[in-house]
Amino acid sequence: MHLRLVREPGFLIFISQRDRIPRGSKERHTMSRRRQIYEGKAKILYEGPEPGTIIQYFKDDATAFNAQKRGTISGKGVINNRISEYVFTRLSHIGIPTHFIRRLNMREQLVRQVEIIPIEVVVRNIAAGSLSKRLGIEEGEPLPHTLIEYYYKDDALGDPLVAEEHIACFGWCSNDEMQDISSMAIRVNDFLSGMFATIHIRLVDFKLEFGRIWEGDYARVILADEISPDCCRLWDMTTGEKLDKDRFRQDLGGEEEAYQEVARRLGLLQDDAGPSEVLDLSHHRKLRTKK
Ligand code: ADP
Ligand code: AIR
Ligand code: ASP
Repeated sequence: MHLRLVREPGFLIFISQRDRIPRGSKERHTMSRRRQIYEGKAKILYEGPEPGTIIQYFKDDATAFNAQKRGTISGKGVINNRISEYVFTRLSHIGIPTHFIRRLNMREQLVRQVEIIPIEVVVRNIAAGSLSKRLGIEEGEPLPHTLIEYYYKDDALGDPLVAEEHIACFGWCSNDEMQDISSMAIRVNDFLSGMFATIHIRLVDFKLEFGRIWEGDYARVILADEISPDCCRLWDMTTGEKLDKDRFRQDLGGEEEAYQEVARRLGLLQDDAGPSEVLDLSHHRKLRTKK
């Protein structure tokens, strides 16, 4: 594997030959002509190379409180692309169907295009954020049991909290789909809580998005979007230090370092290299299998 160094804003990144797009190559040509489908707050979606696929481009842009607060977290897109690749790959190994196909380069991944179910599924283990605010529960209070909440995905309405009854009443998804979504959300929580615990991180809460893929007349629900420090609360188990987007939301500073720390603990950053070097995942896997 030939690695070369590429400079991203504030980051020295190893990329593999696989990530390089030679000048004049078919891939570069295709990519320059590809159609943008959508630009969101944190990602851009492009038409994929085959029907039924799209490319997710991860930006450094960060927003909070329904985009009332805007900023940039330098290198976030690169790290979230890697972390989300890693997490979705691990989840697929335990049988969770996901949209992830493969990472294309530092900021892009190829995924299956889905019909997004307009529900943000939030899983909570510990009180924080809007739950603490809404119900006056002190942040950090462990919940008696895991809580799943649903928010209607609508920026204009500020993503309001909704009940399962609203979802059924307005037909946002069927009862069978709700069953699949809630059971997948619990499995994801169990797996990720364990995965983060091994790197001394408490998974406080997180948000998932699901989508439908059609197979003839039959629709199947799969996990979509991303899983990264943008959509999880991750606290160091000893110090309680926040290693996620709350650093940006609450003006705590050190958001770049926090995202890097999560990547480093997941083994996606080289230990002996500077803190800002992101290791190519396929290279990392090879090194680990050699040990
Ligand atoms: P937002 O739309 O909330 O600003 P992003 O900037 O992250 O969020 O944009 C990504 C968009 O892509 C989201 O609206 C998400 O629902 C959608 N999305 C995620 N995965 C897929 C997929 N596989 N197919 C189609 N849309 C997707
Ligand atoms: N989340 C919700 N909407 C967007 C995101 N990213 C995530 C937060 C947090 C969890 O969902 O990052 O991990 C709960 O958020 P809140 O604000 O409802 O407490
Ligand atoms: N809902 C997202 C968050 O708080 C982004 C936003 O509100 O702009 O993380």
